Amino acid sequence: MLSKTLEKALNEQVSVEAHASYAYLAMASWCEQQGMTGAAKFFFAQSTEERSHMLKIFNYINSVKGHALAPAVKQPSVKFKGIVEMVKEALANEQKVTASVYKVSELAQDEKDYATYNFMQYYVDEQREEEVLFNHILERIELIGTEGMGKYYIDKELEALTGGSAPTAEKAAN
Ligand code: OFO
Repeated sequence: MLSKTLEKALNEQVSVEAHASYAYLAMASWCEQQGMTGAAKFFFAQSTEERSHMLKIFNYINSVKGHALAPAVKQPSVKFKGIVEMVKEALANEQKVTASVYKVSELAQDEKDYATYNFMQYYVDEQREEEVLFNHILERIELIGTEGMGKYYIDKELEALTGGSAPTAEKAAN
């Protein structure tokens, strides 16, 4: 049985994942505006993946007899100075999501709700992968540079990470 405190914390996490999904959607749109269709594909895939994270928590809440609430979503950043700034913002967003995941996880542990604690470990792993991924992307962007053909190669680099499905850190490392 889910406590009211954990139900509230999990619903907040639903909202955090929804915001992450919208933030990536906005990034995908900005990339399309810049003609970076490969990068857009990558961010669309990220957006879809975040929506699936949101739904997984949503379904979990109801499965343990809580009440999952459809979240209100604040508009994310829609304009960026450049691709580097955008990826830095993506990494900063992921770090905030990680902090939020840890909070829910700690709460579940404090309450000795091991089912919820166990459920949250998927998100702990996922966040580690995503931080690795965005750090990797930043390193590659710094290596390529944004001058001359730089943006073109960055676009290709991001497209290569999609591989037809949502990107993962494992893919980034290969
Ligand atoms: Fe939901 O995986 Fe990152 O934010």
